[in-house]
Amino acid sequence: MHLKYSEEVKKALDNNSPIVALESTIISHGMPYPDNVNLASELEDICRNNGVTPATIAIIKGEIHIGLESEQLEYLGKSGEIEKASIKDIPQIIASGKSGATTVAGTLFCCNLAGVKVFATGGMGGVHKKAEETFDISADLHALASNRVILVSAGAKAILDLPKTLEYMETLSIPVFGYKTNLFPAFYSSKTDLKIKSIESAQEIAAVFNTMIELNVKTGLMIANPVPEQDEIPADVINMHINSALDAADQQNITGAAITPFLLQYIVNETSGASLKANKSLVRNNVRLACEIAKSLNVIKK
Ligand code: PSU
Ligand code: MN
Repeated sequence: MHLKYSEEVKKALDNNSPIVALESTIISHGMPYPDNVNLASELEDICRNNGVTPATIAIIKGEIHIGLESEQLEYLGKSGEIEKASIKDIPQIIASGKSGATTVAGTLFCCNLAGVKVFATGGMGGVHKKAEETFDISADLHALASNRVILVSAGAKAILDLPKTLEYMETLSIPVFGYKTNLFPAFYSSKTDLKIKSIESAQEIAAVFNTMIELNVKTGLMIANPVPEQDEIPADVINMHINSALDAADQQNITGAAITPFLLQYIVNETSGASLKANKSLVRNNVRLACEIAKSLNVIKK
């Protein structure tokens, strides 16, 4: 009910072949047009070239779409009327026949409905700075705690309080691994000094996930995949921009659901070229790893 599969995703589900989910907030609210639409279709092609079916997820005119046509990617990237769809927003967007770009939380929820096990994104939400005053903790964390999906991201942006974000994932009992690293990556920067466990291959990730299923562990699995070093932005450079974005948000009294899109947009405007390049590079890198994981899971299933 309320789910609509693209032809290629339907076929992949029927044939039990590997699928990788992709989110749509990055298209509608994370990147300028036309970079957003070009990247979205490039990510789908990376999947196909790796023998994996892409399932970009969004709500279009009141229906949850699992897999999109190119006109629909264009609509999400261009139309100004796309809402930010976290889990709490999805029922109302559907009931009113509107369109929404799913956040990490929204996409995890839809993956669970659709039976998709692997999801690649750019950066995930987390515990915001000054959360001790604002209580602003992204629904992405609870969504990952309650949907058994493998989420591949480049860590979380330093717009967040990264130590608190890791602590909160620990509280929620979400298994977190760095891909070939034991230092938590921070989106634009390949590492921080925050220690996490390292995992060395897609096969090992699939084996952990399979064991989660066997043990009936209900949480998702978080894989933090560092941005390729040649495209990273040094932490001191990006942190300067992040700090001015946070100051601007403070001055303009931006809070709640509006804060993350505001900060992301501000940083894109301030750093244009470099941040966009890093952003594209890390998402491509995450999609490639997600494809390997999806294929490894399939080997175990068979
Ligand atoms: N962080 C990023 N890029 C993004 C987002 C977060 O580096 O595009 C988006 C994702 O869709 C994420 C959402 O799920 O912002 C989190 O918003 P909030 O903090 O309001 O939960
Ligand atoms: Mn929030």
